[in-house]
Amino acid sequence: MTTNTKSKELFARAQRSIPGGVNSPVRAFKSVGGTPIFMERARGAYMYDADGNRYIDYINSWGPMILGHAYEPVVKAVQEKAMQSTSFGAPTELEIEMAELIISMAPNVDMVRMVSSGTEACMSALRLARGYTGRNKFIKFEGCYHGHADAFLVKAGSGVATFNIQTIPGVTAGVSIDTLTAPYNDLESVQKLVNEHSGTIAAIFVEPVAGNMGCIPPEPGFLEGLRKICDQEGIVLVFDEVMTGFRLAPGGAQERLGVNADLVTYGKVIGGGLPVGAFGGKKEIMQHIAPLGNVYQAGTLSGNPIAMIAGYTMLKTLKDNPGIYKELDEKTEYLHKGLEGALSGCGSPFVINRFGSMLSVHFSDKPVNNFAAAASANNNLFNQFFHAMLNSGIYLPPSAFETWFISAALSKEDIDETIEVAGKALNPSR
Ligand code: HOZ
Repeated sequence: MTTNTKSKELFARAQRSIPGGVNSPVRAFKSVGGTPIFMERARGAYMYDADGNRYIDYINSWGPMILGHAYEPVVKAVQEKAMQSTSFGAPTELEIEMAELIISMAPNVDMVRMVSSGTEACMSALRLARGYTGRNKFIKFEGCYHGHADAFLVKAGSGVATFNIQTIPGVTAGVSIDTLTAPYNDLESVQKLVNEHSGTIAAIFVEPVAGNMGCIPPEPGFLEGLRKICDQEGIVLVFDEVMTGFRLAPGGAQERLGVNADLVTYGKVIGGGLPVGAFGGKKEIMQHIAPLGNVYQAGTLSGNPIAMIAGYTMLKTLKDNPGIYKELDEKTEYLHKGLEGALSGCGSPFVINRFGSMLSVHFSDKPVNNFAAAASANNNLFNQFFHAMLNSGIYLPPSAFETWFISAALSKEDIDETIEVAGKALNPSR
């Protein structure tokens, strides 16, 4: 059992100066209850909190730390780069190298624009798709999350689903009216929306593997079907690869699933742990971005040298060592199989979804293939599971509506320990 006296003190103090005590809502543990753990340092597969407890990490900063924490080449590169200035606000050769590296890894990306977060990447890609097509509406899927720009906060996953927020004050009806939603994995609903709104839909946004309602893989034919609809209707297909980009393969979900997007958004892994996002795609579309075209988009810290060197070093490592992906898959499969056995005596039906190095557990008696299924699972039991794991040093996402991210730093022993703890989590007498 861990003690967290210091985290409790810090949380009480944080709530006086930071709304809810955190800088991103899900971190507050509001839905699972209890006190968020304040972290002090991390290395490899482990994080250490303010009370000195060690945790095996399955969040990995919500995805970026694919090679584990404090990955030495990234840390060194950042230290060296910082000595040459932390920001110029002017172009650098490193930005060209970063763009060239991304283009060499990602299919269908002729040009790329760097931003500072996944939210910015998606917001900018939507504006670009609208500017390019001259249309206003777009389709997104229930339970998918594309950052917190107003237009995307309709039936969103992640924290919006975790806190069951139905209407978001501040998001105007005028903005939401152009957001159409369909259930994930439901092509028929998409076709129906496209028929009803013919000629007015600029884009379809999709997480090619959903990770903001737990992990929900696409059913066979779903992404291919979206591609076909987009081709028929002149709609821009946008893959939100903020989670899947450079995680599922060097070329992300596009490569792994063999479906081409028109625009792709990135975040998380692309920054190597620093705040980076990007959007890219076909030149025909990207050339509409300012200053080449008139679709305006800008950022003082876009292409920031420290962020670029961290991202570049991370992506280069992944590109040069493609065996990492096989290793990640094997580790995640080993964890999956172990959890199946460990939870078999927990007294509740459960579903483990896995794709590549993304995985999640839902306490449900039916397949979890869309948001409705994820929402109808026994999420109170998930909360109990979460706390039992946390108390034994296993750090899971504090919500059933988030995916677990596996890092290459995890050892077989770490996974075995996780499986052993999971076996006792809901069944302490075991
Ligand atoms: N939006 C992130 C997960 N889907 C949560 C980010 C955070 O709280 O750090």
